[in-house]
Amino acid sequence: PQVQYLSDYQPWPWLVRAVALTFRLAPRATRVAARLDLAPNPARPGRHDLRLDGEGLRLIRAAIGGVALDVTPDATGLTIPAAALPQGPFTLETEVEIAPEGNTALEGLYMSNGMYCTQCEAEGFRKITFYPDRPDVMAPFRVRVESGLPVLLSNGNLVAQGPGWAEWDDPWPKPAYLFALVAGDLRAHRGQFTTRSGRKVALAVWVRPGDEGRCDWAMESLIRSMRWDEEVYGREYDLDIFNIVAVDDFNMGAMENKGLNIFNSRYVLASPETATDDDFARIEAIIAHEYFHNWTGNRITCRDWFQLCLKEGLTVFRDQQFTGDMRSHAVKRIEDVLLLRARQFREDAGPLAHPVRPGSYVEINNFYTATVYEKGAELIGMLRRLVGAEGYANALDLYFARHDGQAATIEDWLKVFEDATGRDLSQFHRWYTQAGTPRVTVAEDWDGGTYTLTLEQATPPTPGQPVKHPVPIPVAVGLLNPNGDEVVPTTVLELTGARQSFRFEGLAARPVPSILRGFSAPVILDHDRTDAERAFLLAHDTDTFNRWEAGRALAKQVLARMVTDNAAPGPDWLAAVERVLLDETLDPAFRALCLRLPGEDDMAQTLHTAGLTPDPDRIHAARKRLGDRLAQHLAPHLPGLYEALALPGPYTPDARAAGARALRLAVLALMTRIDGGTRAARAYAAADNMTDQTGALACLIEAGRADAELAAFARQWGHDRLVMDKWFSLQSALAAPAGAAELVAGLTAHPAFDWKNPNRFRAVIGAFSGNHAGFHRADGAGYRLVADWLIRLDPLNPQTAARMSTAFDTATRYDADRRGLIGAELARILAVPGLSRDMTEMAGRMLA
Ligand code: B3K
Ligand code: ZN
Repeated sequence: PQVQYLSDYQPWPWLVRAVALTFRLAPRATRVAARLDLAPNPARPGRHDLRLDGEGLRLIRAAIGGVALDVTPDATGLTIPAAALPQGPFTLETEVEIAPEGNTALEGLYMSNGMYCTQCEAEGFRKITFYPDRPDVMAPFRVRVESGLPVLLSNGNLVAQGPGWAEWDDPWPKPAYLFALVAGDLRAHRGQFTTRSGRKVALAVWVRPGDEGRCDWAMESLIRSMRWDEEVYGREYDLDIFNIVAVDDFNMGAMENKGLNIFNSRYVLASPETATDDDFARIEAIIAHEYFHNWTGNRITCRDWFQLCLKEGLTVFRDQQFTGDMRSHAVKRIEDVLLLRARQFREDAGPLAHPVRPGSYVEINNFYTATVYEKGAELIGMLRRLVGAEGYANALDLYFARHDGQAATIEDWLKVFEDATGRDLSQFHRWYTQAGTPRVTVAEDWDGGTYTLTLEQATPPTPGQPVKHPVPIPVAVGLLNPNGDEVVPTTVLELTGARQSFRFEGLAARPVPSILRGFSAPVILDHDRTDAERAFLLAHDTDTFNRWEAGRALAKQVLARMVTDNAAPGPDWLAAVERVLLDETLDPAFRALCLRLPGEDDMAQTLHTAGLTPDPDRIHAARKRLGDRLAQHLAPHLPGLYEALALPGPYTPDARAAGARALRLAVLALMTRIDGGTRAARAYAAADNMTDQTGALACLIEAGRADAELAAFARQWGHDRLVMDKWFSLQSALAAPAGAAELVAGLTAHPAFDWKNPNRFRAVIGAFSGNHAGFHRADGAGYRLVADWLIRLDPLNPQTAARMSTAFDTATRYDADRRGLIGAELARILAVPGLSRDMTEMAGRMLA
């Protein structure tokens, strides 16, 4: 397969001054007529053939300046020889035919439940018409849609409409990947927003008939996002209309098309009866994320796809700030770090490791990764920490002023920070080009008055990058005295070399350090500490993140000893968790997080990082013992807490109420370990919202006595596709490991298992690959099941299949037998004739 390299970048030889598109929609034969006004690009002088991208298009006609051309497309596009091109500006017209009904890849123009919709990022526009499908070609679009369907939408402002047609105009130059079109029988949930300079914006959330009642939360979240971006970043919305459309068949979460965001319906639709607290929180965050892209992604876009983190890392960082402001910064930070470690550290430690800004790719859709998104956001957080909040604000102002309307690079981004703050960021640049998670080793020294912290950094080799160099690491540190009082408040130590020492003078007693406060850098901290020290920090640290982190590290330390030596959990952890649980001054959401045991995959990763070979069955068994022991220890408190945490009044989705519910469900899960599910069955019967209903159901599944409730749930919710996804995924994710593969195979035979719907496929197959001991069963049945389904999905929907193949990226952690089994499945996938480019790249990288 052909590899694309960042170093090969060249501007396109033409500028696109304007684009006019006409769509005559029909399921099997949609006509797309395109008129492109082109002019030579002074950045690329000389005579060039005109090369347009295009895939799966039947060319009907092509003309330049009204004169028909005799050209034939090849498999990837259309070339018009230089000799056939006028000097200077000209107009190119094409007309093609496409078949949206047969488009199962859900990229380009496709259909979902009778509705037309598009997904163009990254390179889907070439499946709609011949075009320079690259982000640095920006143009204003005018779009006419003709169809008998009642609602016809595209980007920008609606300029004219009549029966069976509508015309849209988007004045803001944009790359083709932000193009969108929707046509269907849809209902609007409407709203309004007035920008701070007085522009009235008509807002609408478009959904299938019947879903109108589940749009309030999305609309409220949108309005909060619009206001927040004005207040915090000074960014105003720039069109008269902002539309959001919910689609059932969607490869990802959502898409930030200019003025017409398209969402997976699971990230739009919410009601207390059908959506959990986590759903409400995710909807709020994703609505915000896509909205924030209007400035970070759309007004300023990426020069090429290697720069993807320019828009994604920054926009994730912005949505994280937003959620922190709306909810709790401490809780949000903990959740983000959990996700970073589970996905990104895992990616960095395996065969798929790549820099935040990759230098090459085969299929760009394979690079919408935790590294680009989540590590990309961490880099922004570090920059902000290094230059301070004010420096950051100045840099962002300069970024918007300097690059508005442009397609920019990471070099542009860092230059803005250098110019705004006077800092030299040349070493920081390495964070973007070097893959792998740095490990920071801590050594302490105390000589009666002077305390010295010595920090060392090293990044292990990753594929294609055997040698690593030091990166600048901001390490936020505070010191506590033995009574638990803070004697040195948070200071940021900048570790720029391989090894550096930092001295603290004038201390009366040997302090207890709290290191990497707020998780100030995406690194693995190696610091030998006793259980007692960690328990001390969990009790006393003034940094909420590090309090949680101390408890987490302690739990992992305890669990690791249980796995390796069958040790019993020591008293420090039990007592420390008990103190947190009973401390009513603490946010219930925080207490719930402290009660959560480390996950099995996380434990496997931790053991592997420590140089051990994780055994999935032992981890599963030890984690169960740990949970049981905790439940016994806390037993006297649980019923009282469970009652006390009950919320009066009707369900509200706010963070406070959600936190109380989360803690209450964590308590219920502990009680279930003692009573086998008696209380959970009652809770299930009494539940009046989806959080409590699925929470209780999860307890019952884990207790192995959920048959009646699972059947009742399916009867109650069989008509509701999003709720049924939960029914599938809970069973897949929580099935007892020994029979999980068989249980999941059974689910795939269920009449409601519509495997062509990405949400349903993920709910069953994706959730199963997260069932650690079930997926990694020693006989390879789990691996086989997932590989079989990926092979089946790949020809229809390569993007989703390739994305889910990352289930196999942890082989190197495990024993030789499991490594062999995973390798064999990957080889089997790779040998499939006609395998997609997406999957070929992924399986190839994992086998290398
Ligand atoms: N930009 C889109 C992701 C597109 C994925 C293409 N494979 C959603 C987002 O990050 O906001
Ligand atoms: Zn994004």
